[in-house]
Amino acid sequence: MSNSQGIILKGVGGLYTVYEDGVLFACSARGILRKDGTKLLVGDRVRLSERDTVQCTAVIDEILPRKTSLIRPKVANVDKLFLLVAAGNPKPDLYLVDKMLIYAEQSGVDPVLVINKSDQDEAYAKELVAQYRNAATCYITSASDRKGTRAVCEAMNGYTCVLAGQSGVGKSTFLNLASGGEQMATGGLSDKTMRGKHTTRHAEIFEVKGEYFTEPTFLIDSPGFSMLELNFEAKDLPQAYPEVYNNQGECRFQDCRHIGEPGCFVRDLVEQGIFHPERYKRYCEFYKELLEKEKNKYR
Ligand SMILES: Nc1nc2c(ncn2[C@@H]2O[C@H](COP(=O)(O)OP(=O)(O)OP(=O)(O)O)[C@@H](O)[C@H]2O)c(=O)[nH]1
Ligand SMILES: [Mg+2]
Ligand SMILES: [Zn+2]
Repeated sequence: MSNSQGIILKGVGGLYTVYEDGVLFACSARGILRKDGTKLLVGDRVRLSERDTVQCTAVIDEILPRKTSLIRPKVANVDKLFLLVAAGNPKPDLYLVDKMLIYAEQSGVDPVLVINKSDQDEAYAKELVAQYRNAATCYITSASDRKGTRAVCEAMNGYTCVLAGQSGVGKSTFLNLASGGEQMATGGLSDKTMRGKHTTRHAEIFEVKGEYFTEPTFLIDSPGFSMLELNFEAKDLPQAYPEVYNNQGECRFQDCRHIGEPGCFVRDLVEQGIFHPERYKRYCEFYKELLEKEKNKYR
């Protein structure tokens, strides 16, 4: 039996493209895998059997243990998540950005914020950096003008990375630029709503090469999304904000929830400009929302 392992490059309608030892196999999953409810993810390392090297088909027998896995976007074994937002359109949902940063970190994936379309609103791009600079590494880019993209590629070098974010922010545009080819279709925005058109429908991995990628580097393009449900308790929220956990301090009240109590050290961080007021405002909202949800659960 061979000890080779393959990697799932994409999966559409129960058919998986697996790359193993220089060959692309079209694979189905063995019944047992499907029965025990395990979902195969793009990025999964797998063992194959029944290889037909003429037809290039095989069967996936086993999923190897995952280093990381995400539900949104649905991918396994990524090291870094590059969250793209647009400085212009589509208008970013900053609650979603806050949640995604938390979600990535809790999943063991390093979050990076890429503020794309800076050509549309340079000032707002800078405003977003001001809000997030103590929360994640931030980059300002214009993928269509190839501005600022080099630094992002350098941050990707040597890692398996997923491009994530709302539809229409430029994920596929960025992937094409980094890979130096037209790998993925890109789409405009709808004229009426200025929202993306959900051009990308499935996640797919590409190995990228070229001058910035001196180490093996894999990028995953993924479909846009605008919702994320975090399973999370309100009491754990403060420890999900780098602005808070990187700055240990004391509050007057031991059970301080950092939502406006007197003598709160997080409030001081806001006043010192370490925790951006806008992001802090969303923190307070988010805290109350989680608390509300918990109350309703036990009623
Ligand atoms: N002005 C401007 N337009 C950009 C930039 N990057 C991408 N676009 C355009 O934005 C539109 C959407 O880009 P896509 O790459 O398809 O976006 P996506 O994030 O892959 O969207 P989905 O696949 O729907 O999730 C396209 O018309 C791109 O040409 C940029 O930096 N500036
Ligand atoms: Mg796309
Ligand atoms: Zn406090």
